Amino acid sequence: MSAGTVGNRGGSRSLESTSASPSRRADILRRDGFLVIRDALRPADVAELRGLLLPLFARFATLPAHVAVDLGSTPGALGPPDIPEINRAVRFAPQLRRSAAFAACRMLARELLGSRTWYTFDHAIAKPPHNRGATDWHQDQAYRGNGIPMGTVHFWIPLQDVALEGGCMEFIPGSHRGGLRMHRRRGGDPHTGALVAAGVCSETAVACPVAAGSVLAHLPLTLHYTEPNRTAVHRYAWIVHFGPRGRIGLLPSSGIAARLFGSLGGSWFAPSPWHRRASG
Ligand SMILES: O=C(O)CCC(=O)C(=O)O
Repeated sequence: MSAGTVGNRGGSRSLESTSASPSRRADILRRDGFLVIRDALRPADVAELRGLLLPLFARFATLPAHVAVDLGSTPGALGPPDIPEINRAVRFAPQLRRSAAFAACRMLARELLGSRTWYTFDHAIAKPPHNRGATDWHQDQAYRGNGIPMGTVHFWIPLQDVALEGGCMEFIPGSHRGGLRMHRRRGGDPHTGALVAAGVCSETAVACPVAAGSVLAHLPLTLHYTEPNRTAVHRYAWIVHFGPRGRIGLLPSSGIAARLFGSLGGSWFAPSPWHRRASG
């Protein structure tokens, strides 16, 4: 695993090497709320994920509506999804759980969080060429409410090289230390599963363009975002969460939870235990 170089939006800067020891990596994750791990996977491992996930996206329209959602939907818009997302892809491609990438991320999660760390959730997100939608700034914890801290680590695994114009991950360093923010539904649309954090100042955002084979780890409270894909090729990512078994693994997927939050009315909300119970 080699040094991690990331760019902020106004130029580029180097963060510390992520070729550090496991305990150093855990320190960086605790400090910044995210971590870039380059060369975590071999080309064959990425090819294995593509072989499992691209066929799922090819049959996106036939998957159950609560599983296959459009994170970029605009009310009333027709046509193909702008940001197709498949929740719990492992249910439809169980081999994902036996993939080399799954094993590598589980090992990393155990290094970062401790040995009693297990799979809790996964989803896959595509950005078609020249899609219109950004994945707005949000904290993953918002999808679960603030009743139970997720206590998880989330791995974002790109299935190809991804630069800023392709929609690479961007993070706000240290944002995980400010607690859970207010979120609203994207575009005020009561039917969308996508949440947007309130009042984000992205001046200190750090963009993480990476080559295939890299893995980006972040915490549930870390603010993150991706731009629309301004390239001519699909951008795919598989995201897998690991955490303490039993705390969160049995709660519903983010898409469902967000849709249930959506039925509660009001446009801004601080996800609360009440919202969480409503979704469970
Ligand atoms: O892949 C993306 O566009 C965004 C991923 C993301 O926001 C997430 O995994 O929570």
